Amino acid sequence: MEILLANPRGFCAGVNRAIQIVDRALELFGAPIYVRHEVVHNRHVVDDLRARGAVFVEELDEVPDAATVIFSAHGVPIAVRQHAAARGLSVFDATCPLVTKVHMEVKKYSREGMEMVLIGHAGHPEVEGTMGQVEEGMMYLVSTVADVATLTPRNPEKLAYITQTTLSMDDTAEVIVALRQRFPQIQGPKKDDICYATQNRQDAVKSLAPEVDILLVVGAPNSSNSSRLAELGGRLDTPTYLIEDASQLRRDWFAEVSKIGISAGASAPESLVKGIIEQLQAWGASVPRETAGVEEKVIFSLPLALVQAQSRRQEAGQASGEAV
Ligand code: 10E
Ligand code: SF4
Repeated sequence: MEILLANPRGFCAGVNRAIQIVDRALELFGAPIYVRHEVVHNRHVVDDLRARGAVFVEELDEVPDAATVIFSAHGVPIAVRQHAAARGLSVFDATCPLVTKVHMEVKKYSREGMEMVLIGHAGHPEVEGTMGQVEEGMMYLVSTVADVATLTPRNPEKLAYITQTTLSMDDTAEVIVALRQRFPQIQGPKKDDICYATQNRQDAVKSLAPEVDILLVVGAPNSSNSSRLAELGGRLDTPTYLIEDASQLRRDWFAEVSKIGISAGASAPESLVKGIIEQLQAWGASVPRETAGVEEKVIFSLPLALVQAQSRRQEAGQASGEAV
């Protein structure tokens, strides 16, 4: 059996930054560091950080006074920021800068007195965070072309759309066409707010899936971007499995298979891909081959407050002659 690896796959710049923020906070301030929601949607990442002293909570009520709390990469509603400030909690924000960019668009439209349509999935934390940038009733959520027909904006001439960052490129394009048909004056980004990492991983799966007999997508079921990759593989008629790690592999999937494709969502560590390759090799697969793909060079800097805290710590260490 041959293994072909999708390129790019795995961690994006926003996930790298979010994990580093929790990591640095633990290093600088010690445990416990509270994290609102899974910092990224991956159980292995969360378990590793938990083992080092991170405490994951869903709401700020679960965070004790005077604690340090980190907001997950998916972003938070304004009300959550206000709640944290009112309680005097020390906050580090791991919201991906590309999600923050969408929040800024929302604030701009809101200042211009516009209503908005968010294309996204109900209940997802990024959707809750983006909807929570404006007062209730100012933003409508749609997921499908059919949803567009149900919209009843107050003034169709003052309407804009924004999107979740991790959607299917193809589905979103269709919803945008439907919005533009129904509301010709609707404003929005040139195309959508789907991020570079989501687009690149979907493009990679699009070119890999037709080449292989089976596609494995490493990621969690609650990870939107990973689920979209698995969905895409299935749509391209390639038997596709979304798996969290090697323990979910089943030998009978590979009975009649000669080429295996592997991709990984933006929140899935490469160590999980390695574990899967090792298991497949134990079942007779050859050395994997990286397929060609775009090279990603995006890096996001850490929050200034965290960088400053680290410099102060280094200076204090140097002054006392301690090795840092
Ligand atoms: O479920 P999502 O794909 O939104 O999140 P994830 O944690 O699996 O991957 C990182 C993506 C983020 C933070 C959303 N832009
Ligand atoms: Fe940021 Fe995109 Fe990664 Fe989400 S998937 S964290 S928007 S880079």
